[in-house]
Amino acid sequence: MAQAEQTLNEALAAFDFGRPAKEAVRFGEGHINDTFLVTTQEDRRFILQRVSPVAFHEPKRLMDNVVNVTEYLSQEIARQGGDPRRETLTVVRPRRGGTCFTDSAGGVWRLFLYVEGTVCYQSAETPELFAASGRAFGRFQRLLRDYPAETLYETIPRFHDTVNRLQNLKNAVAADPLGRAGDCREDIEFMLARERDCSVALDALRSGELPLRVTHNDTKLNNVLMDEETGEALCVIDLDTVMPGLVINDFGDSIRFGANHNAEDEPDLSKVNFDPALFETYTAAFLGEAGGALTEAEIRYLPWGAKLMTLECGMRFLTDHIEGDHYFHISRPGQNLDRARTQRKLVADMEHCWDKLNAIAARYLPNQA
Ligand code: GN1
Ligand code: MG
Repeated sequence: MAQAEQTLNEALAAFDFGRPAKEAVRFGEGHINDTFLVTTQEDRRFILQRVSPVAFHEPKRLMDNVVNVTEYLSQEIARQGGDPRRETLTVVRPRRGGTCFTDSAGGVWRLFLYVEGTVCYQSAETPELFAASGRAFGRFQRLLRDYPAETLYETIPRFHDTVNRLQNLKNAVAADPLGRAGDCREDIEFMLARERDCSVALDALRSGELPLRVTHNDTKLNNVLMDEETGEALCVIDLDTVMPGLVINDFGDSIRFGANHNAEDEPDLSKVNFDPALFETYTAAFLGEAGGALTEAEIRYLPWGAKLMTLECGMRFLTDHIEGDHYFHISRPGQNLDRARTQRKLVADMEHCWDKLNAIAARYLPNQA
C-alpha cells in the first residue's frame, strides 16, 4: 500500500465534510503530492491532499502561504465582482483548527473545496485553450501585483536557480548510483553545453534589471481549471510553489508545457515540436491580462524565460532519472528520461527560432503599441 493510503482514513476523520465521506479515490496527474477526490453522501466533493514530504520540508509554512494568498485573491476577486468560490481555491480547515492535519506517520494533509463544473487539460488541444490559460496566469499576476512578495515563505529554496539545478545534475552524474548515466551521455552533454545560459535570468535579477514578484512557479496548463460550459479559464490551482520569483519564469514554464502538441513524457521524439505560433498566442493572452504590470525588461526577457524553464526542467528530470526517480512520480521505467528528452528537443527547437521569438516579444514593448 502506498504511504498515503495507510493514513488516508485518519485524514478523512480529521476534516468535517458536512456529511460522511462515501468515497476517496486517487485523482489528477500531479507528480508530487498525493491527491484524492472525496465525495460525501450528499455528493459534495472535495480535494484532499497529502503534501509531498520529499518536495516540501516545511508544509505548515507552505500552508500559511496558500491560505494567505487564496484569502487575498478571494477578496480581490470579490471586489472585482467575481465568484471567489470558483475563481480561486478555498482551503477547508481541519476540525481541530489550523490550516492542515498531521497524521500519525507525520504526513501533512490539507483539504480544498472541489471546483464543480470544471475540466483540466493535459495538453493544449486547441490554441484557444492555451490562450485561456495565458489569461488565467496573466490575471493571477495582475491580481497579486500589490501583494508583498517578501512576506511569502520560500517553499522550495532555489527552486528556479538554474545554475544550482545544473550543479545537481553534475553531482548526480558523478555519483551515478544506478549506473544510468552511461545511457544518457548525449542528454547530459546537451545540458552541460548550455552552462552559460543558466545564469542569464539570475544575473538580470542580481543587477536589478528584472524585479522580484509574487510568482506561481508551476504554470502548466494542467494547473488551470477551465469552465466546462464557457471553456474560459476559471481558477489557478497548485499554489505550493507560490513564492517570490521572476515573472519570466512563470511565462516560460507555461510555454515549456503548452507550446507544443505532445505529452511531457512522449517517448517518440519525432512527435515533439516546439510551436512558435503557440508562443505568440500565449504571449498575447498573458500580456493582455498582465501586460501593464510588467516592465520593458521583463517583456524583452520572455524568450529567455521559455528557454531556461525548459532547459531547467529537462535537467531536473534527467537528474531524477540518474538518481533513481525519487522526486517525480513515475508510472513506467524510463519515464523521467523520456521527460528529459522532450525538454531537450523543445530547447533545441526554441534555439532554431530564437530571433523569431525575440521579435514576437518585442512587438509587445510599450513603444511598439
Ligand atoms: C511538478 O506536481 P506537478 O506535476 O504539479 C514540479 C514542477 C515541474 C512539473 C513537471 C513542486 O509539478 O516544478 O515543472 O512537475 N513541481 C515541484 O511536470 O517540483
Ligand atoms: Mg505542481
